[in-house]
Amino acid sequence: MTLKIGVIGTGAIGQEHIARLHGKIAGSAVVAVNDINSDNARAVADRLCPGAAVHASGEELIRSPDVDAVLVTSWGPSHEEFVLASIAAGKPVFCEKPLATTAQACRRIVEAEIAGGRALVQVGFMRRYDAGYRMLKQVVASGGIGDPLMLHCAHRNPTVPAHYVGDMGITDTFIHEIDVLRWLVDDDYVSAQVIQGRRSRHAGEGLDDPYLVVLKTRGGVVIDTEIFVNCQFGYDIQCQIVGEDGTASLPEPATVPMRKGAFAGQPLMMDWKLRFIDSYDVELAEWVEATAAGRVTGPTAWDGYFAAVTSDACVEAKRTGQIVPITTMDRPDFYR
Ligand code: NAI
Ligand code: ISE
Repeated sequence: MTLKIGVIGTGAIGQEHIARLHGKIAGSAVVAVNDINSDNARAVADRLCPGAAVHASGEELIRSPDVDAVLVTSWGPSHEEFVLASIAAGKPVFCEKPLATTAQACRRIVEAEIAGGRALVQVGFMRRYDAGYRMLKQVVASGGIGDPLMLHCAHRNPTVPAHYVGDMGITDTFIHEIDVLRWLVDDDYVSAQVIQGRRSRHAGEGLDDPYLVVLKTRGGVVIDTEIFVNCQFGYDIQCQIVGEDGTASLPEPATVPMRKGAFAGQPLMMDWKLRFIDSYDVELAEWVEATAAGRVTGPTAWDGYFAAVTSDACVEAKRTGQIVPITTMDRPDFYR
């Protein structure tokens, strides 16, 4: 059976996911698209999923009887509306990060999903599908380095576009660590602190860059992450776990070691799309398989909500310089 998918938002990642779901991944086809830029939606459909219907609105696409499941890849502020409409229509929905732009909006999604009585929502935290992170989790879960005590991480982008401003270092970038590190150590956060670094001359107007976020978990694990989105030299993701009996680190992606011109080393990737390309493939293949079986096996609406609460606390910690507590609603049984 083929899962018939409707995609809302045919921009950068929307196009990449359409290419995956229509041709690359078995058992799925993109049968409908929508974008506020309808010319773009039509051009993308013609190029990547010929014959797909181009709908006038996201709501119309969600209601279409031809659409079995929905993929939301529009801008963050529109996510809540489309995820809630999918839940109301009883359709499985994969929503790119963030689930919604505020914790309150994520909570409304959680409550709507529970009220509907069926697990339908998955959030696009693709790092949980990265082979390196999965190996690291296995080491931790097997007790290979004893209990984790501290994590030292970094999320470095070579540059960011002009529209990347304000607190996007947290809400758009660090949000990936917020989810994957919580999954890695299987623990929830209780507080956040942000320490500003000396500002890089490459940082655009209105952007603090770099800074350090320190999260503490319920179990007492301390996690520091450097966020540096104008580091110039590459897209560089680091994660080292210090355990009671040893350390374990996220493997570097495979690139060819070279010796040349009195230099020995390995090239770094410059583009985040390439660094996690395999994880997007696995993420969507597993989503299609689980959706066809009527299940959600990936990051849930609860994970999206938890990430949003944490992100809000980090933003407040950055503004105030204080250690900010992270408090959520009680985890509903629905997500246990
Ligand atoms: P983009 O700007 O390239 O594309 C977004 C598209 O959504 C645009 O074509 C825009 O016209 C459309 N759109 C916006 N509002 C809409 C609405 N109300 N109805 C229909 N279409 C609408 O942005 P990009 O980079 O593709 O990001 C999209 C989402 O994916 C964001 O939430 C972003 O955070 C997330 N993302 C996730 C990544 C990951 O690594 N998991 C990587 C990049 C983006
Ligand atoms: C972008 O939106 C992503 O999601 C990338 O994975 C991240 O590394 C980058 O910093 C974000 O801007």
